[in-house]
Amino acid sequence: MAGTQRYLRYIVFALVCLILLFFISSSSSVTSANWPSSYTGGDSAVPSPQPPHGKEQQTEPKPSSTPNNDKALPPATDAGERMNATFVTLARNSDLWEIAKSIRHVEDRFNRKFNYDWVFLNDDDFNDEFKKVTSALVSGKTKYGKIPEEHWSFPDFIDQDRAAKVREEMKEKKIIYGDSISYRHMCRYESGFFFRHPLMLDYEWYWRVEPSIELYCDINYDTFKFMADNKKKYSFVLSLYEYVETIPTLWDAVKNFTATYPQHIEKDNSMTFLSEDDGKTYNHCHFWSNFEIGNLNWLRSDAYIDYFTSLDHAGGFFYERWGDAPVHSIAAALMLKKEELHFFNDIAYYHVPFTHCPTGEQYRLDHKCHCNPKDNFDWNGYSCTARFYETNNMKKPEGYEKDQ
Ligand SMILES: Nc1nc2c(ncn2[C@@H]2O[C@H](COP(=O)(O)OP(=O)(O)O)[C@@H](O)[C@H]2O)c(=O)[nH]1
Ligand SMILES: *[C@@H]1O[C@H](CO)[C@@H](O)[C@H](O)[C@H]1NC(C)=O
Ligand SMILES: *[C@@H]1O[C@H](CO)[C@@H](O)[C@H](O)[C@H]1NC(C)=O
Ligand SMILES: [Mg+2]
Repeated sequence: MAGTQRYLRYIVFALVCLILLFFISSSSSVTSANWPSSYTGGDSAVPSPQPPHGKEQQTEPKPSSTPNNDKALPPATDAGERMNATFVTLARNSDLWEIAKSIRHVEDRFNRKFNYDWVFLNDDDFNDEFKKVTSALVSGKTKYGKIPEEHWSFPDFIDQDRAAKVREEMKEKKIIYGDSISYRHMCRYESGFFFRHPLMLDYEWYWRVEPSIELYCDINYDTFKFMADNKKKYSFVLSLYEYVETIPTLWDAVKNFTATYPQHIEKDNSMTFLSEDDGKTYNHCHFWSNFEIGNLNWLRSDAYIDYFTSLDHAGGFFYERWGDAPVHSIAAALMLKKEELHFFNDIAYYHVPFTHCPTGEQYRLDHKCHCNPKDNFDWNGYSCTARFYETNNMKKPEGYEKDQ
């Protein structure tokens, strides 16, 4: 018995040695290991093994099968200099799970590499669950601010009875959000106050994010740095015509402002984006402000503050239902130089009900886009983006006619 046991122990020892030897020799030759040629053969379903970054792969045709590791991955976090920038979201506690989806899109496609901060603003206190979930999702710092009452209420110069009557009429006409008080406070806040919130004073650049948005392509560069390096102040991805019922006298108020403050109007402006008759009437084109990357110091400038104060006193936030989108857009078009506005064709975006899916198949493939190009709104008749191209004498992207 003792003899057999010793014999068995010897065999086990020898086996362990053999296995160890095998691993040591194979791990030291992993980069030069060659598979039998029958294994790498052309149409085989098994992809040929590649060195970690696939450099040698570049001379071969692109594989149409997985693993899709023909390109070196960008670094997990960008090593470059960080900008003085933040994401900003206005939300209620009840928006938690919808904003959670948006954050996930923004982090996966962009911010996991850059780790920018995120400021959340609310007219009420954020609850613990909202803070816990959102701070777990954001890779940068999160900050939570309460909006001061005077920025979310009727100014004393507003006639409350007149405002109430308008809401009744708009409700009958079934104008979207026509009878809502809170929506009006929201639009006025986004038009004139978010950039002055104490938490926002710490930053120069912002990227606005709303609940339930989607991003469809990888963004592999710092969009804030792009804005700064290219002297951009305001940007958009979707543009369209505003419902005229919500802004019947907005253009009159703008004309009053430009007559009172001609010094705030930029000579090299984008009036042709807004008007077909050199400013007599407004064509209702605007940039859709649920997405914005912009410069906070511009919004905090005397020119913009005079503009907002002037519109605010005209009363249209309450006597009509002026949206922050046309308010921001008209300011950007009239008070900034043409070249300070930017269309981010490469940021693929969805906010119900419109999609911006970049024109150009190669771009979409290279950036792992998952939007259906048929959903792209840019070249639709209700979009103003073609007009933006014309205003700036820009060549429309190749293949745009196909998407029309
Ligand atoms: N704190 C707060 N945020 C609001 C309120 N109403 C709207 N918002 C936010 O304001 C933004 C625009 O509102 P949303 O409902 O998306 O309007 P829509 O995109 O025009 O349909 C979103 O970020 C909302 O979360 C409100 O009463 N309180
Ligand atoms: C960021 O920008 C704000 C607004 O311009 C400024 O007050 C602040 O000092 C800047 N912070 C840094 C770190 O540069
Ligand atoms: C424009 O200004 C005139 C004169 O100050 C004023 O009577 C009118 O109500 C203003 N219109 C708007 C829309 O603000
Ligand atoms: Mg929204």
